[in-house]
Amino acid sequence: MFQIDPVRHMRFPENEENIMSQVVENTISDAIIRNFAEKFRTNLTLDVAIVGGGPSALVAAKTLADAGVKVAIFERKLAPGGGTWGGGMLFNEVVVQDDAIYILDEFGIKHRELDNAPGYHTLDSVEMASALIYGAVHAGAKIFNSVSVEDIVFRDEKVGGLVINWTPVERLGMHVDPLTVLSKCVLDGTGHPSEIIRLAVDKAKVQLDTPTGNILGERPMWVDKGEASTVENTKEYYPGLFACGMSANNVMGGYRMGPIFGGMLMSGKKAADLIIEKLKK
Ligand code: 48H
Repeated sequence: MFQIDPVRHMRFPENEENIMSQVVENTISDAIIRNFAEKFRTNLTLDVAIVGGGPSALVAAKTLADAGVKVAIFERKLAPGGGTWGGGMLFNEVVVQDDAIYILDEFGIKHRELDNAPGYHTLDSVEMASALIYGAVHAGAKIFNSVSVEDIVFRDEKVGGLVINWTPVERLGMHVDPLTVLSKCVLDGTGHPSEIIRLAVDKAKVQLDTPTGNILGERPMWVDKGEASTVENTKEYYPGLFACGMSANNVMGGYRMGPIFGGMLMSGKKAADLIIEKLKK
């Protein structure tokens, strides 16, 4: 009569609709598994692997993807966006200063200048998070969410990729071996803890390009200093290993700045520009 093979493409010779209704569940599963597998397989080798999907990383990802660089973000949480969503103390507004407004405009994010503080703009943090995510993905960056980076690939004294596992595996403490992704460059966008640079120091025993060769540690709040240092501290700390956003500030001992995000956005731009230059060499 007729054979149905849900893994290959299906053929419905006679009562097509009837058969379709019996196999649609498997059609959905098959489509998801095949498309995810293809997305994952085709991103096992990257130009740039970014750890963390916070604001600085999302700007870097879009800028890299716009330049034709093959880039993917690996984000521990289900929802990328990092510390953007909650604004300041869960009041879901953030502030961005004039210098970074051009980046908001690139992503189509609305903003309003403060009448009592010219040069500073407020914006909706939910609009910002969602627009940054959409902008990065739409430009061609891939985001693998609920994926935690637990280690780095370290070959010939260079950082050459990431060791990844599902976040639920990490959270439940399951003894499940990870998989790997190779990349020419790794960008640590993990925010305050600088998790990837920390791994490089603790496990690979590398000397970072800092005054001590180690992580200096974040300093307390000083808004304008922190904003400037976030951008200054965005750089390559070890061959193949860059840091952006709060991670860069933590590595180089910069000040924190609270819910003002211009420095994060500009740090993402700078990281992408430095990596593009490196990839050209
Ligand atoms: C996968 C990981 C891992 C891992 C962490 O903190 P973020 O929002 O990142 P930034 O630096 O772009 O933005 C910082 C900003 O949100 C902030 O905190 C500010 C401005 N603070 C100022 C202040 O004074 O406090 O996002 C980092 C992301 C998060 O989504 C993590 O889940 C993710 O990285 N992440 N993902 N594998 N090992 N570690």
